[in-house]
Amino acid sequence: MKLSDLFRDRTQGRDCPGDISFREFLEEKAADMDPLTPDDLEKWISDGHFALFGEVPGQWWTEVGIPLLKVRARGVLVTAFEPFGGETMNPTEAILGELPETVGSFALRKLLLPVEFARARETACAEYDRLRPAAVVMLGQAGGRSTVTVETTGKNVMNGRIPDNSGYEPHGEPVDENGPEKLFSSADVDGIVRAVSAAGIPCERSDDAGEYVCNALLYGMLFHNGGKVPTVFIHVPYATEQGHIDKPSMEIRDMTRASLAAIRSVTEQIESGIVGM
Ligand code: PCA
Repeated sequence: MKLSDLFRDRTQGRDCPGDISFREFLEEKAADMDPLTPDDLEKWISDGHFALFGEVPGQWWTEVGIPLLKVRARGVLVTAFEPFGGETMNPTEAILGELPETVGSFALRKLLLPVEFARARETACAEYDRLRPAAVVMLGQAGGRSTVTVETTGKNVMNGRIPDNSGYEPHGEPVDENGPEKLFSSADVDGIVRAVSAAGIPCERSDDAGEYVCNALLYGMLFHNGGKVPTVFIHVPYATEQGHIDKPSMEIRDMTRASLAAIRSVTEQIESGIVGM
């Protein structure tokens, strides 16, 4: 019998799993399943095929049917960038690798983006549409800054001091011709700054995300999702490994702690009803 049928039986066809979480159900059934082993299950969960950790309200529960059963839990879309500007690394990519799979009852969906004005935005927005996450936390590098900065504002303008990784170099074009001049982060930025600072990492709010790919992504995502879920962009300084000895830098470990504190803060903002839903 298929797992999805078993789960339907167990929950009596109701839309909401009710008294049993899908994970509990999987654990209950794991022993009976052939050829699926508990190890397979763990792998599937970590690959994001299943992302239900703890109880979720009914509206978050959808069945897709591949493979067997796919459940959408509350998730946070977390994005980072590839290297750019001649660097061999982008610390946000390393941070993404270090972040856990879950924060509280939220599953993290990690997405690495190209440093390209159009593709970064399109890729992130397509993933947003696919996942319908409860929040979006985007990470990028702002070499030269001395603290982690939480951006308040996306501007509807693109300028490249250097071409993006596809070779495109805009000079004042809008991110979206139909959009307003500015869009504002829909998360509680000051709450995030407090949370990151409380974790011991220097952090400030910033009203200037630049005019490069990061700003275009922040603006583009806010324009796309209408700020309906908490959406925020966080810039990190150079990593120590990047070797800019004349510029401020930070350890990847500390930037990861900062990012995690920020994500946790956003999920707590959702749970407490300050933002979103
Ligand atoms: N920082 C750039 C783009 C990619 C990144 O990590 C920016 O601040 O626009």
